[in-house]
Amino acid sequence: MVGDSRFLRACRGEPHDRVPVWFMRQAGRYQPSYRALRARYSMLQLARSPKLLSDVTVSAVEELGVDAAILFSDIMIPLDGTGITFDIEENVGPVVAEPLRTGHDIARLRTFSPGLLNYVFEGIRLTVDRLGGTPLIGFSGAPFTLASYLAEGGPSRTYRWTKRLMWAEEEAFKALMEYLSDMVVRYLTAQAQAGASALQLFDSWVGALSLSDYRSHVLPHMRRIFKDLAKLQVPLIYFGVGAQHLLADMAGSGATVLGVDWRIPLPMARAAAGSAVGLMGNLDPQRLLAGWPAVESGSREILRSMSRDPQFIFNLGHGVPKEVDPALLKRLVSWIHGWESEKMEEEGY
Ligand code: 1CP
Repeated sequence: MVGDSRFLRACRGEPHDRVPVWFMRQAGRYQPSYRALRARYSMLQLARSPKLLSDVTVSAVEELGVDAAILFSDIMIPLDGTGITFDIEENVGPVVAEPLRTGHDIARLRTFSPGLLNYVFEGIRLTVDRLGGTPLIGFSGAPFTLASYLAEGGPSRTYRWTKRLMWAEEEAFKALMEYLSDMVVRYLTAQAQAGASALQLFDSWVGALSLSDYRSHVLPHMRRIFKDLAKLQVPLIYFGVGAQHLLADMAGSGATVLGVDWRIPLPMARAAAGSAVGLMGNLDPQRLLAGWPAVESGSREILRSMSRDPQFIFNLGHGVPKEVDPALLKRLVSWIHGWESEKMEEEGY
């Protein structure tokens, strides 16, 4: 039963046999099977086809032996239900042709139509049938991170337009965050109804905000989202990058599990977040490009401090880099799954 899987048990803080592990961006360019598909289809063609998104999602699990699948999609995909057009450019990322930079732009947003995303929900149903006992994580971008792509028009280092909107047109920014929050709730609810057994919100760029701006302009929306999603009774994972200063507040957002990047040692994250939430993380993904000894020592430090924590899930601190050797990632999964016995040997049992 999916509900008894070690990943879902760990999310809920229930006893489980091994530390569960999965990786953000576990489906992607580092896999020869993914590159072969990408030779024929664009990233968006893969994500907009139920059959292909399901193939990509399932093959990552089969190739790695991880404890959870993550829907193959992108944080921009729910925008297909809004009429906003975007593309994913090679070596750049998401690009929005007509960025939303003023109250005027935001006032023209159309009503969100989840029906336009039926290909995602159909893809989830297909995937869940094929996965057997492995849980599927559905996901969405969180409103601030989505707002940043919409206002900037693409990836940014400064978040100039997003912050300008937030400070200079506070009401318009709030209206955009409310629009995106409604969208996220409806989109994730439909994913859970289609069979996703956990939901993750990627707030990848929220670390660009000060604690006080986070509290004023983002946290109220996140609380509302998690409150609405709590009705679904599935674990809710909330992930941010460079967000150590926000952890205590994120822990009070209503999320079940917090995803943390590599900058903060997990015991410090635990101290900041308290014991009511789970933690997921946080090997520096660049270690995967530095050879097995670097991977092993970083992972050992994480497991030594966290393997007895009842609500801990192993992951990277961010996505798998595209240059990674798949064999190394696979070795890491088996090594983590073997951890309990290794520890017992070390302790002379
Ligand atoms: O052509 C390709 O294959 C492009 C690479 C790629 C892939 C594999 C993009 C473009 N998106 C994806 C898939 C994807 N995106 C997944 C797949 C599921 C899995 O994890 O296996 C997920 C969860 C995402 C989510 C996503 N997209 C995030 C949140 C996670 C994170 O990395 O912080 C973000 C910020 C994006 C935007 C995005 N999409 C693609 C790129 C290159 C980027 C980042 C651009 C930037 O730096 O702003």
